[in-house]
Amino acid sequence: MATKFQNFINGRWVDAKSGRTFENRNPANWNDLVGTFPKSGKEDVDEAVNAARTAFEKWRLVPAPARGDLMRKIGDIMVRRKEEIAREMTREMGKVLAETRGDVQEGIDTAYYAAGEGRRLFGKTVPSELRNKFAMAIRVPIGVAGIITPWNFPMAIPTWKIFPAVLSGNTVVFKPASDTPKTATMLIDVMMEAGIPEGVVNIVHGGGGEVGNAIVSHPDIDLISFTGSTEIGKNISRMAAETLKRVSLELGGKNAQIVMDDADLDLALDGVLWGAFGTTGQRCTATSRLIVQEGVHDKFLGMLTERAKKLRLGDGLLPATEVGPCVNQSQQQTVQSYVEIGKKEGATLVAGGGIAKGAGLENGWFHEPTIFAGVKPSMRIAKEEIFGPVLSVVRIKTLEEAIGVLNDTIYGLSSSIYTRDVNKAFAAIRDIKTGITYVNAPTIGAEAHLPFGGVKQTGNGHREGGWTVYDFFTEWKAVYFDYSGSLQRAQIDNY
Ligand code: UN1
Repeated sequence: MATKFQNFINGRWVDAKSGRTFENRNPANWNDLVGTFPKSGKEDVDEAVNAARTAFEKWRLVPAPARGDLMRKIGDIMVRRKEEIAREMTREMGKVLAETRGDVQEGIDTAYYAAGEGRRLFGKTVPSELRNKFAMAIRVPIGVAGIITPWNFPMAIPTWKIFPAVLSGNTVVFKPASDTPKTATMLIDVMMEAGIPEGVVNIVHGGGGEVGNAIVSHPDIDLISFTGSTEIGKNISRMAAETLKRVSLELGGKNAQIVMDDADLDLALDGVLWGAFGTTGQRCTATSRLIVQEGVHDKFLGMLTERAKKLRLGDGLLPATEVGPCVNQSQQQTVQSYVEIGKKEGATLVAGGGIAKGAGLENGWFHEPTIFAGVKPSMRIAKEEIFGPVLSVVRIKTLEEAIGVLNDTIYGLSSSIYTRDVNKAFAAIRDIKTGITYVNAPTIGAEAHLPFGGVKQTGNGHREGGWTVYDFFTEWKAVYFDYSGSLQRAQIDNY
């Protein structure tokens, strides 16, 4: 059942002004057409920004607790529709059902967190240096937020951005990835059902080059929140500089798991399999390097390759499937090209390496879970983000060397160390340069109420999640209230 989907602008479903459309297909079976979506352009963005700008003047005056009530309703509806959304998400982007359920759950958690935040959004009061004068700093909404999101967490990531934006009193123009427009449309459906006023959230489908650039360069958009590649993040940063927009970037990663000689190897094995091949390796937090101490290296590599070869690929809607397809052909080709690069660089292919074949895989973008051993930190497969089921294994001698290798990357999102020695664990927490560090747990699986983001070229210093994202979506306003009835001069009258 192919359906035609539309943009949502000013509370109404509309086609792209040009009338153009694009197709969205199931990556596990390209004969399954999920739907057609508007291929929008600058003129559609302009209309959405106008709607959001008009809506902002009313929405900013709605008390934050009332905005929070709306968030709670949104969360309740997502709970009710969780299974339906998860199934459509698997169909649209391929990851297995348990994971798409988790993705929706992350959205639910974010909605309820935002509901509570409506009754906090704390400001600060501080004493004034003068008598009969009151000083405080309050959070105020900023305006229209441009939200540009990837396909790998098509519900969680949009909600990380849209819910705090809206709870804080901003309005939104949202461009979802063109690989996952259906899940994004379902999010809009949920917000509509909850009663979001017209113009507060607008969705404009289409490509990054047209819709994304129009959003980033629009003079009437005040802030941009983007998750995607480092390369595009840099372009966004440059483009947004023209109008000095506030920009939050969550970009690439080259995350590593360290396994020390004293680790619980079975636990570390479950961790790396989940971290590297969960979501087909298509998470910005995915484990793409495994750094193993020499005393357990050979044994652990043997355990790992044996298990990796047994992972069951298939349609994520089938209960037996453990690993779904790559999201599209180009992603599958990228993975293939890195396999070739790894071989040429002299790494040893110990598992996978090819496009996956077999019953049920004929019409999808499947790639075998792949492991390279003997990887040197200088190799491209140890440095560049692949965003697929490829793991590079590096052998090290000491904790110091392990941390040195882990930090030897331009990225700094997530990291993990498996050890039973608390001293080593705390030294690693201190010395690893990433925004997130796990001890005895894989690099994936951040919880919605903690700061999420990375250092170095993974981002530009902002954090999503928890309380920290509200710093991005609000502006501090300092307020001085003089009730002395006379002119008081700061810095002068008391000194
Ligand atoms: C991402 O890969 O872009 O921490 C987000 C995790 C998930 C979110 C991943 N909660 O793995």
